[in-house]
Amino acid sequence: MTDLVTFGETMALFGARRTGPLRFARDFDLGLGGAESNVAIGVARLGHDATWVGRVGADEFGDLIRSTLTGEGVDVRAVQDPDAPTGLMIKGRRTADLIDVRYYRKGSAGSRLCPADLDPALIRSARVLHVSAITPALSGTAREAVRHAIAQARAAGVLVSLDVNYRRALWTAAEAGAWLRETIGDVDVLFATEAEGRLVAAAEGAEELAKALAALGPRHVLVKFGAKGAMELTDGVVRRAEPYDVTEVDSVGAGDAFAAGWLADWLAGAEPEQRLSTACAAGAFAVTSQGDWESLPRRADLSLLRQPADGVSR
Ligand code: KDG
Repeated sequence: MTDLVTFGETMALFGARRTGPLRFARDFDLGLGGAESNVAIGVARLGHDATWVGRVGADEFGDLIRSTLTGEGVDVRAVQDPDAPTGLMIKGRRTADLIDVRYYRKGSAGSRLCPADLDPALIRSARVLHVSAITPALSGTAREAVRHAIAQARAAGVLVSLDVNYRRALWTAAEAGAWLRETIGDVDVLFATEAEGRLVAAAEGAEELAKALAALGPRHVLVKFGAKGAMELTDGVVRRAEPYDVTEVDSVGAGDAFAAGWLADWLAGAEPEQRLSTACAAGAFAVTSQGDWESLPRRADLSLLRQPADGVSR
């Protein structure tokens, strides 16, 4: 029994400390990153049970992923693959404002995820199944795992949440669009940037885009505008949220934080305005420090963004 179950690839992450071409980076922070495990951490920090399923190599990086996620309160169901290494993600800082992410994940343990790795009873016991469109781009078996999991969740009445998370290093826009079109009808909650939404539907403005996406199936459509806030369309009602004013250090992971905030508040039964505000606050926290998930908020942190102008919390 869990509130949220999610699965996907989590990689070891080397984050360069120095700004400039990656070849001149001398020191790296070692951590981890994975869109779905970022969401699991975010949901756990906001007070709900979260389970992450994935494959890691039988190596140091796999151990790092398992122990870190467990330490964050996530229930980890990781298959240790003896035949493939844990994937790597290298994050450079080409300029002070330009992050340069490279992946070394082809043939990785995480990309070998398959339907048998997912316990149907676990999915049926959850209230939310969260997936991203990174997973179907990893391999045929990973794509099959997503199809399987969504079918099981739907049959059991579990809320199906999908974050597009388009990765052009993994597939073309046409391939992603085709997969999204064939999947979106089975999704209850869709998270997308405007550009990601347009992989599926042609519409000019954000509101028209959200309506076009909702017409394909999802009851809740969340359109993210990065540092400019977000919009939600639920049951025909449009809500907009202003961004929180924070200093951005590293924007990678902000979308996962947004999804975690929204899903945690859905689990808590919060009102739609509150839910959207929590999503934006979680996204705002995520960009304030290096790392894809480290600065995700706990419940008690959420009000800190409304602290007095001197920026001191006592
Ligand atoms: O949103 C950030 C994550 O996606 C990152 O932690 C991992 O880029 C990633 C990927 O493709 O899995």
